[in-house]
Amino acid sequence: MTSPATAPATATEAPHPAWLPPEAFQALGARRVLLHGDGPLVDTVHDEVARACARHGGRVERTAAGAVDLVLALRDSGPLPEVVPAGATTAPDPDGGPLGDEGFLLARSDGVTVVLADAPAGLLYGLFHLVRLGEAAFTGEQPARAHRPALRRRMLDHWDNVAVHPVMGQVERGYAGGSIFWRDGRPRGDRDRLRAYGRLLASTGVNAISVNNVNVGPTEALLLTERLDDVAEIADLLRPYGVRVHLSVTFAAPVVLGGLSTADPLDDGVRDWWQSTTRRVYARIPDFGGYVVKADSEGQPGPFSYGRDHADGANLLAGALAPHGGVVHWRAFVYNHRQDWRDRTTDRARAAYDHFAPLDGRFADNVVLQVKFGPVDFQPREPVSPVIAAMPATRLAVELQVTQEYTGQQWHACYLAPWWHEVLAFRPWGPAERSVADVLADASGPGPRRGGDLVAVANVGDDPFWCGHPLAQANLYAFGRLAWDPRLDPAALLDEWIDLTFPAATLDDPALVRETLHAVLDDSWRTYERYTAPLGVGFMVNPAGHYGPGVDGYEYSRWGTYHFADRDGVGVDRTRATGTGMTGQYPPPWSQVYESLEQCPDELLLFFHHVPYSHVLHSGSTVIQHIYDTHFAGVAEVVAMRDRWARLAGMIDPAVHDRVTERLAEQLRCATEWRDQVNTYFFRKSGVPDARGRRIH
Ligand code: GCW
Repeated sequence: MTSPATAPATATEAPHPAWLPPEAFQALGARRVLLHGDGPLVDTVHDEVARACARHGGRVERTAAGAVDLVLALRDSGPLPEVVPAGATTAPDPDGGPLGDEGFLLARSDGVTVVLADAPAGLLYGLFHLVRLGEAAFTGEQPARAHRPALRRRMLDHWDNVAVHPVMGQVERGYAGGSIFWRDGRPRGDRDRLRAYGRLLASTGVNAISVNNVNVGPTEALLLTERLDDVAEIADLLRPYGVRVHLSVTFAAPVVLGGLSTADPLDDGVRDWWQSTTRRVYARIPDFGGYVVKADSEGQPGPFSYGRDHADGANLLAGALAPHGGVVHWRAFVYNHRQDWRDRTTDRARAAYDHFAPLDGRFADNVVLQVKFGPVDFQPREPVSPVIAAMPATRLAVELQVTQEYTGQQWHACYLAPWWHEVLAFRPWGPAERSVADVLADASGPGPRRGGDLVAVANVGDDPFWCGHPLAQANLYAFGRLAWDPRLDPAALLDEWIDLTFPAATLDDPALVRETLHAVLDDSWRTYERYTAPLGVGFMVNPAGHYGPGVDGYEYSRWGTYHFADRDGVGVDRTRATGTGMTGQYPPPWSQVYESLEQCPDELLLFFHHVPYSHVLHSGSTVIQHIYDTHFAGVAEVVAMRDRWARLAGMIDPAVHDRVTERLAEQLRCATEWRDQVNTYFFRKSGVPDARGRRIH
């Protein structure tokens, strides 16, 4: 089954301000501000400050005249204005090093707050940092502190189709209405919404976006050539917010667009075609970001058709982009999607590593290998992909899914930052070694690898709340912030989002609003995990739309996602000793930890092992009793979420309250269905009753 449809937006409806309502600019807008520097992004900063000041009583000037409370200055735009207190510029930068293209320095001394940057984007990020701080930015003395993004590219991929796809619709795996870019084969032309989107993205730190689905159909393919103007228009609207536009392209473009007889990556004519096509792209969009490619995956064309490998394919496009400073995001999501369920030797979880690890060191410097965070497919629980540790000489991007394909399709409240945080904090080589975030941030890694990206599939559409579920805005917000600084704490990020989205000054009882949002969201990902597939086994979703339960929905299909439940037990044996050997793709200690039935973490047990229902977990519970307990608990937690939310009636914007109320009712219905189908399934398979005698059907 598919999730219920989201009510379509009316043409005149202005989208919800999300985390940038005018009230969020109150502290900034009440100040006397001096802005020093020039350029389009500085103009954006000026417009933001001017708008805030017009509303909240402050003023902004571009040349010093009188006392000021705040200075935002580009350091290379001539001597700093005299109103900048000496203390703010001479204070040592504790982090050292240059601020770079996007960093900024924040200090406060003698009653003046100062933001300094070496490049305009730094000022823009500094401005939004001040908005987050609110009054705290204008109190006390604050020693200079440098802020720089940990990752240089923080990117959202839109799986938006230009033409409506007969099965996937306007947005593949989109749960927030139509596309903000495209409608029925044409650009949507909603410039205000795109500008507002760019602004929201910049305020979280996102600086790159791809504007069409990685599954590239015939209409979408044309964006690269005859419909390039449509892409350029989006780039023009997002550029003032420091967001660069990328494009998903088909590997077969030389054939389908260029009329060549081959797309062989080693063919000279093919190389020339990509070079001249790419030259034309940059002539039209000088700051174009690059290409995103899904090749040899789920029916998309790729180098395998020509007997070439993925380094040949990626390097072909990288070569065309390199003279212009562009990159190719080459996806590692390559697997056999025509598997025979009877064949126990093929393991989809192995596929990305098996394809790509042998190619380490062969990718050009401007290839970014984009790896899904887990080995299978954006499940609510998976181990971290072994590819991340296997490719020290390749630049990597880790791909997350903000769109909630497998986490409740924006009908379920599911705050994903704790999950992403766990992934980013995972240490592939053991507790004393680098984390995933360190790998991506590493500017001094071996080989050509110097820093990587964090990428996510976007959850935004033309829905008035941007994301269908108003609380799903928190996921979009947290993604950008975690990409800027992966060490940020998910609960603190939720506080930031609450402070901005529900400004205290607009509420009678801000403490209750905060407490309720934490109660609903903090543990919501784990709640979702509890009422869906158990112990890391994954899928069990309804194959039709990936919404709601379908325990055996994929069990005899060609997609390679099986749980192997029988009357005795459940789980996938991926051990070296008796299974597919996938545990051997990890370096120690994880290769041993995952191999060992005793050491494997409970939450991943069924991902790596097939065990009897009577197997006792570290928690002390048996597998079967764990399944029953977590499913009853998960639904009880949704009931509690719903009841907590009801207490906010009349206290926040009624449109937001109603929309969330509607979604929580559906979440409860769906979670109950999950509980009853999963529990009944395993009761019937195992014959083991619930030790606590609850009702199983
Ligand atoms: O999760 C799967 C989705 C597909 C998607 C694919 C991918 C764009 O079900 O809809 O295709 O992943 O990541 O390419």
